[in-house]
Amino acid sequence: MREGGVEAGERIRMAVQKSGRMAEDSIGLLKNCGLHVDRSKDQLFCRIKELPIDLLLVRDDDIPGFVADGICDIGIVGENVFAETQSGGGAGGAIILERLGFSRCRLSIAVPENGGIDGVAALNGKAVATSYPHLLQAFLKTNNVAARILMMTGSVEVAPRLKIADGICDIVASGATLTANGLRELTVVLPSEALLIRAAQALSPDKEKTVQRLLARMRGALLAADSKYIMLNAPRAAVERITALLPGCDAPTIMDLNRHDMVAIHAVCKETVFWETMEKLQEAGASAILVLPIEKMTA
Ligand code: PRT
Ligand code: ZN
Repeated sequence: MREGGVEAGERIRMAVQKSGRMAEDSIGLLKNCGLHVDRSKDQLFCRIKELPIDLLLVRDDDIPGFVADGICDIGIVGENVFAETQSGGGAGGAIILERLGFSRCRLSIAVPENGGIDGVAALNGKAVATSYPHLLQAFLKTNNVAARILMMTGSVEVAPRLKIADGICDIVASGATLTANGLRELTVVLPSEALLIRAAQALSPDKEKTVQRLLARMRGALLAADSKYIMLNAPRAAVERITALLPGCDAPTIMDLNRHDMVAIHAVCKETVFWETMEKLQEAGASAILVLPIEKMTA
């Protein structure tokens, strides 16, 4: 159903981060789903034409609550933020619909290099600074550690240097921030990635249909981003060995060539094709190897 280029029907509301580390990838994923997001003006609200979806561009911390309270039907948020809100009892009305695989990072406890804290148990009686008090408290409880939690909303990594805490519990990605601050990762509290979350309560049939359509497109877009189309020529005698080397590919197409001893193999690889794989394919006798990006595919 289309009305003047806008898809008709009851519209769903989707919350995404307005600006920050997840904003570009979230909007990029929507674009790969064929949805155009016009963020040209400094607006908090954006109407999508291709599906009945309205975007709410907000701070990531608000997203779990908005979805749990029914202000939004779905949202994209980091697992760290979602888990912290849930751990604090604040997002009971929201559930995970899909793991999206981007914005990967981890919530970790870190301590000063050569500071004498060599394990989780050594945190007993110490102070740990964090913006994730609920997740840290749950972790300490599970590990029977009695440490004091110092709540900080930013610049957590400077707390040990300022002598206001013995360690920190914060987000780590490359680890460069820890190194720059003379800290070392002691343990991972929570691995994190971007999540698509939805309201736990049933939506109207119209809204449910849109959520499922969007989900199918997202799965297809994520799969296409990870997948490659690979074409190569192979000696007939090496087909088994070569197809076994193709990453994440279950049914390659094998075609006769004008030469009796050679075949062409075409396959969709649902995993990254590394240079190492290309080299192994060559060693196994493959030639004329082509690896092509895939624009769209269904899951
Ligand atoms: O304004 P708003 O509240 O929406 O955003 P924000 O400032 O709270 O969050 P933002 O934009 O910084 O991050 C959004 C989400 O991205 C986080 O909730 C995580 O899920 C995810 N993410 C991925 C990260 C990182 N990578 C990351 N590296 N979030 C934060 N960092 C910070 C971290 O806090 C630390 O200061 O980067 C530093 C560590 O990075 P490395 O590479 O030096 O280890
Ligand atoms: Zn935030």
